[in-house]
Amino acid sequence: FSTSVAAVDEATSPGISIDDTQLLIDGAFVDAASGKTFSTFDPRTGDVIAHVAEGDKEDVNRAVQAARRAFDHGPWPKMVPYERSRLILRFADLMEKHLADLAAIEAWDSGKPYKHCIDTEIPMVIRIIRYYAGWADKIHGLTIPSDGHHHVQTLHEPIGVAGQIIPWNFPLLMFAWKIGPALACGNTVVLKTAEHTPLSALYAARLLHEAGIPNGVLNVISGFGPTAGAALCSHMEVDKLAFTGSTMTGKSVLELAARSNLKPVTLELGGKSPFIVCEDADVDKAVEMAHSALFFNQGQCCCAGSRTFVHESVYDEFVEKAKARAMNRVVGDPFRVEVEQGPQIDSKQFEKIMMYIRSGMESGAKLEAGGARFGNRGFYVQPTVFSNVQDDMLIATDEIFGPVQSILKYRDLDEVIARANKSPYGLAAGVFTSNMDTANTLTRSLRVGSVWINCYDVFDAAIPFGGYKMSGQGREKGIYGLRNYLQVKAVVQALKDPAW
Ligand code: TXE
Repeated sequence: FSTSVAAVDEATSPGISIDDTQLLIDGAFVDAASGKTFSTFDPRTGDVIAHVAEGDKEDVNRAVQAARRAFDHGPWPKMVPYERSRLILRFADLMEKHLADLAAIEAWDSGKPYKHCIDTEIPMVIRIIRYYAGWADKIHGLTIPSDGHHHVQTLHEPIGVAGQIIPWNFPLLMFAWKIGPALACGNTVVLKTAEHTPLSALYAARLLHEAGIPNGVLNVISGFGPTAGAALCSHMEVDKLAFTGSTMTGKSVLELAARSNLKPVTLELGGKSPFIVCEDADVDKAVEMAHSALFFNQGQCCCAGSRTFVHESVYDEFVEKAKARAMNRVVGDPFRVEVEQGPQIDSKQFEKIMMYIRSGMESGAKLEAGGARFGNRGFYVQPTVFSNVQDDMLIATDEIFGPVQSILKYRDLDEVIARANKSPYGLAAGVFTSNMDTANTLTRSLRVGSVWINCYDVFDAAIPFGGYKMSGQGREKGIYGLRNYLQVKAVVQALKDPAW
């Protein structure tokens, strides 16, 4: 591996101090009612970055009451949409101004390469906020022909208080995917961050207040899932839930919503996405694309291309090149500019990945590269490649959520379609081919929410994203993402003159 072990043993200074560690409720940063705090850790070292207020049921309740007031009595849902749009745009401008700070906090708290944060991920955050700001004054209903003498119209109204729960793999991007459409439509929000990565959302929420958002419109709770998260899901005054995380927790979120007030829920959950390399593919390009489809973000992506299906005619060449590419991957301190892969988020995820690597070896897959810890500090994993993977091995069925590529061989299109679809998940798929008919056949046969043809992980703000089957319910981003945050009211008015 190209980066020396010493590089990860000496963590570079992120060059920033952490000021925002309290809960944000009703426009004020406050301690938790219990006075409790928890630690957020640097995944490079396991050292504490900051102690953060630990929200629980009482804090969630206060936040929901604030959001309720801001929705029922505040100016936000009734504000002229153009004003709402301008305010959200100001927020985007402020994030742009503080881009370097946001990137440093994100890299430090999550282990993502800083260069990626500043060049790509935080700009994507800003882009999605601007995209939804642009929608605020373009949301309107229909006029509908009636069977009788009626004037019929629909009003598209905000749904109310949105409860939002986000994970740690894209802390600020998930924050933006969630609050962007909710705020543009005029909702108020209580958002719970992941306990591993509470910092960037607090910083951004402060900027949103600097931009002029009224108090109570956005409330941010740091804390744990079974306490703060569950309280939000069960709350009777929350009108809608949006969750991104594991499939198992997603089931619990849905259950809590049903048992309380039947609030509608959107879920963006796990995946085991196929990346299909066809016989006519340019192997070098396919190797690079399959590599980034899996290893991007330390493999911690819900849509990671984690089943690499390769046609038998190019299989041997592909495996050799995939192995060489993984061995060249630059692993190390995410604050070093040349680094492609930082540490995993924490020891729990690290151990889970190592368990799957052992399982791959024991079940007869061939270890081509990696297979061990990288360095001896923090949560780094060597980029790992398995060939000769069979469909029923755990590494081919389970979401590993780490830098472990599983390569499977296939013979013909019908076979690979059946095998790709034989998963409880259906989030995304990659198709690598130069044949248009093959691309069309696969596009229509794969039971997944996104198909990327000769590309992968294209996340434009306007492109919807979400899962079939156990990968989720509903879509985020684009025009589809607005629907989650709107109620449709039918207004029917009798006409005085039947002729009209
Ligand atoms: O997820 P959780 P974890 C997958 C991935 C990973 C595994 C476990 O395979 O290895 O999940 O990660 C909150 N009520 N993904 O344990 O528990 C929690 O506080 C309400 C895929 O971190 O789903 C956090 O804010 N909320 C995924 C959020 O849910 C609860 C991204 C996600 O945590 C809760 C992350 C509860 N009972 C992990 N329990 C993706 N789709 O991208 C937890 N939470």
